[in-house]
Amino acid sequence: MKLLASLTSPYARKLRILAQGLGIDLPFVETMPMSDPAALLAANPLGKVPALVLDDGSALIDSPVIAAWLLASVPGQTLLPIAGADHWQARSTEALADGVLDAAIILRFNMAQGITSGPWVDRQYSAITRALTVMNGRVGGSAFGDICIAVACDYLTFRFPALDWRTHNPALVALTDRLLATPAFVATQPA
Ligand SMILES: N[C@@H](CCC(=O)N[C@@H](CS)C(=O)NCC(=O)O)C(=O)O
Repeated sequence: MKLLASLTSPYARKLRILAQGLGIDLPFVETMPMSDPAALLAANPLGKVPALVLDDGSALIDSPVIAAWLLASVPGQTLLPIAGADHWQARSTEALADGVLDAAIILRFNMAQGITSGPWVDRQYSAITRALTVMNGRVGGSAFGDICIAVACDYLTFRFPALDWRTHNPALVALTDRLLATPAFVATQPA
């Protein structure tokens, strides 16, 4: 199998870190979505990374789907509770962290067009701020949720250095700083 993704994609980073935590070898093929390479469009007609091409040639798209597949590939994994309320809360935490990334990427696309203010921009910042507050209270819920949270926070640092997510979210700070020092986070640091 191979993961089609850019080196800076936070959704892909989540998967690469998860794979390392699960002991799964996840070959990486650097793929720039905005160039619309044929291999990506064949795997994902939406033209987005990450996409996971399986050994039989079929593809999985959307990072939550790929994450669920990776987790299901390792019976007895301990990163995400297998069922029950804790499972669904962790999945919801992933959705929150992904939602922060979605909002951040909308902001970046707007910036690329010179749009840096207005109600649509304000709405993205408000969503990010609210989600950070909730995620701050969810730290430690599961190892998988913590990976998702730390990847999202570090993406904000990477792309929005002026956005202060640290001052009001001490649990996010402690978690992110701790995970950033681990080999999987170091190996996938965007540059
Ligand atoms: N919900 C998707 C989001 C993926 C996504 O937005 N990826 C960005 C790169 S980080 C992308 O490929 N953008 C290209 C585009 O929107 O055309 C996931 O979780 O995998």
